[in-house]
Amino acid sequence: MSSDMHMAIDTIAVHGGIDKLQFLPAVPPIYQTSTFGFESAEHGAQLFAGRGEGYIYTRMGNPTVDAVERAIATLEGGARALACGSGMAAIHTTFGALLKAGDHIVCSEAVYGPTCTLVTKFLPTYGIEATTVDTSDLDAVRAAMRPNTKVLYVETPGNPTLVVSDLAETARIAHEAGAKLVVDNTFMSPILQQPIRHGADIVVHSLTKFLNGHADVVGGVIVVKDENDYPQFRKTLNHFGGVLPPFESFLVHRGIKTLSLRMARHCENALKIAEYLEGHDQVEWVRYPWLKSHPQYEISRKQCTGGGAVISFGLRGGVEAGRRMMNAVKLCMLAVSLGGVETLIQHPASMTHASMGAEARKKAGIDDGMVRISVGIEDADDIIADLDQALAAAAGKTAECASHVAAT
Ligand code: LCS
Repeated sequence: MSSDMHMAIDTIAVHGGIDKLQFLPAVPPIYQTSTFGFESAEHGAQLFAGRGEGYIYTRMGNPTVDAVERAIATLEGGARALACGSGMAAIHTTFGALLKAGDHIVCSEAVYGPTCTLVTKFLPTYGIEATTVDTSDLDAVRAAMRPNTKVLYVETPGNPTLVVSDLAETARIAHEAGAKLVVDNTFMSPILQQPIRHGADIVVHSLTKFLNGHADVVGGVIVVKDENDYPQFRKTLNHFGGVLPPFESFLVHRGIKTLSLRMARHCENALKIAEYLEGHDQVEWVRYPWLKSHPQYEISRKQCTGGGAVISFGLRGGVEAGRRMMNAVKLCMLAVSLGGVETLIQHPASMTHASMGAEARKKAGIDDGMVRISVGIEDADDIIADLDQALAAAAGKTAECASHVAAT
């Protein structure tokens, strides 16, 4: 697909990034090499000076990696993309490119646990101040901005609370304050949400999730809207070193071809399961962006084309009931991560968000009893049957436990 063709996102997902390949292979070959030969000493010197066509060394660029980067940049509507060794590497590289000692960052309080730790514990050791706020509360965001704020970092929907932040409004606040809006788009994928089209400057993803989609790669990506920002990001990634290797790039590029189909099935299944959970008497509360009960339902409908795959909920029996339910699932896998074809279930307070600490979890609304599901692309009725038997098992044991407590 030539880069000057304007296609729908489903078409871009299949053909994006493979327009510049030699010999016209249907899929990009894996250039499994760490280094590239120069035609001459002059040619090598030219490439190092940033002139001429060719590759130098895989940390600095590789055709297989370039192909997946072009595909993702096109899907997100950005100028360029940089594939990284993990989502955390993408986020760290972004901070490295945009922040220096004396700067300030404002960050969503509900984010992936290690992102919160990176922002609130690591950045201050580099002399960078950090404030976390509920980024769905625009007044709170406005109040948190300072003259030295260089980055407004928004994860929407937030992991694991699914709090949705308004992209167009947060972009306006960031730009009025002279800061860049960085959006973690992992939970939506570019199929469901394209933050750059709403004003974001930078988008990051954990490729480990929907973009790869098959739970067999750890990777991340940065997409920059403005070509002028790209050299600083490339330089930072080159020096920090957290790049995505060629084989992983090949796998992610392959995964992207079915992204649109997978997202449609994820969303269809997840809405059905969220409605099932909401109607279950043992379930106290459910959060899913496309449930009408979600506090930011309207915003999610406005800026996204689907609710995604992730649901969080709490059981009437609290932490113990949730634990029993997670131990009783048979089809769903008790594991962290999300965005793969298989349904995963986990406990944020003791797993993905344990590193944040109890105080930050409380501030972010991460209840100790919260259970999180990443709904896969299996048959929705099979997932519901499994959840049903697990909820029944949890209830049985809760009743047993209650009667035991009453008897003693
Ligand atoms: N951003 C979000 C929103 C995430 O959910 C994760 C990982 C990352 C960034 C980091 O990506 P990684 O370095 O792992 O590729 N989220 C995980 C989760 O919820 N369970 O396990 C990992």
